[in-house]
Amino acid sequence: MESPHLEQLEHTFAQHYRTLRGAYLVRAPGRVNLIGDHVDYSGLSVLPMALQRHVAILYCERHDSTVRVVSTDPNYTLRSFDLGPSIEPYPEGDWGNYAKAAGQALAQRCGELRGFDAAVHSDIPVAAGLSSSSALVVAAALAVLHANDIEMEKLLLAELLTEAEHYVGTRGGGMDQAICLAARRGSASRIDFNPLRLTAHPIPPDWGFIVAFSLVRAEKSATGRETYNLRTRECRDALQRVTAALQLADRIDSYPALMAELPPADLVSRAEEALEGTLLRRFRHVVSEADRVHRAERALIDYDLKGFGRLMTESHESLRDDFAVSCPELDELVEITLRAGAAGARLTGAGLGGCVVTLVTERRANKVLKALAKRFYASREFEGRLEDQLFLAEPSAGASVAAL
Ligand code: NG1
Repeated sequence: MESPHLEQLEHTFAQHYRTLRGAYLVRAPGRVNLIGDHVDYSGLSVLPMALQRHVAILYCERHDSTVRVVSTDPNYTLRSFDLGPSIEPYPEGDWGNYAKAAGQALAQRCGELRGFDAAVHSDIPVAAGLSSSSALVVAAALAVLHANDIEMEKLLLAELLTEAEHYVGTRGGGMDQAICLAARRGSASRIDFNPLRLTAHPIPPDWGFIVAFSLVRAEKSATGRETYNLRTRECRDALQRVTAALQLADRIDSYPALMAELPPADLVSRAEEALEGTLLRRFRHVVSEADRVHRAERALIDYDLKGFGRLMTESHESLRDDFAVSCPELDELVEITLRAGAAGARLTGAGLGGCVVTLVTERRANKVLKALAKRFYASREFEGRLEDQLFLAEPSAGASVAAL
């Protein structure tokens, strides 16, 4: 962590609590998903990597069950609650609910727990599709576990926290918690679900992934959440109708099982007989995106930059046209990067705002960064520095806890 951040954390901690003796620092990274969006909650594989940006929690354990959290960002003021198996949530959208989500799930699993006093700092842009919320849940969970000397296997914890995060109201999949906890430095990971597994693949040395924020916040606590939850229901409905039409409903109740039955193109053409309109488009996205993830993984292993890039752009088109989760700013970012010579680009995460991820060769990175700065950001107002909206992603390691 850059030392100014640590100084801010220490300062905020000192302002609110006692001395820092016995303090620990938890760091949980954000992530950028390279390909495979809106498929994890259907049990299908995804291919994200962790970022160099983190939620950091500086904490000292307490002798009772109280948790107090305060942020270095003055917009997120002090929250205090007791750990237990049934914690009353704050009003919808309150930042304290992410810590409560972790605390309740761990209390349900582990019984009585000691709490802690904590200062939180994040340099992951909020509501940008880079998983700042899951990073906060993971960081809070690691603080609880560490404060209580409890060891838990990473993938088990990731599964527990996927359920736990439903506490805030989004019926999300398990990609974010898994990559945040188990990412490997220098690699992207294919994540499979049921059971959860990660397979790391090194990012070729001359590949670069640029992350560009659309400046449109993809708020998960507002309409974004409704759209997200609606998409999860649409995907389920589409699956049920297709399996019923194919007379497979008695033995197939998941997308992975259905995809093991028929090749993607055949599935889509069979679905055209069973579905129409919105549900057909949603189904086509899910099945084609799942197929793209596997082809992209192959391209990554083969160092096939053009192939990987093409799949990213196809993924964007599918998320835009079939899944309806893009917006004009995301489309504009994709277009600018492709015109500047990027190998491929797509919205990343839940969409409806948030970020675009772009694949470039190392040689081309500067040209694409400059084109984005000039054609997108120069004419727009935003808070903070350009480097916070537009940066080259560094494939980073998963979350950690260390003594201060
Ligand atoms: P973001 O974009 O970080 O809110 C969400 C879900 C993921 C996944 C993606 C879309 C949560 C915590 N995360 O991520 O599981 O479904 O959207 O691929 O709900």
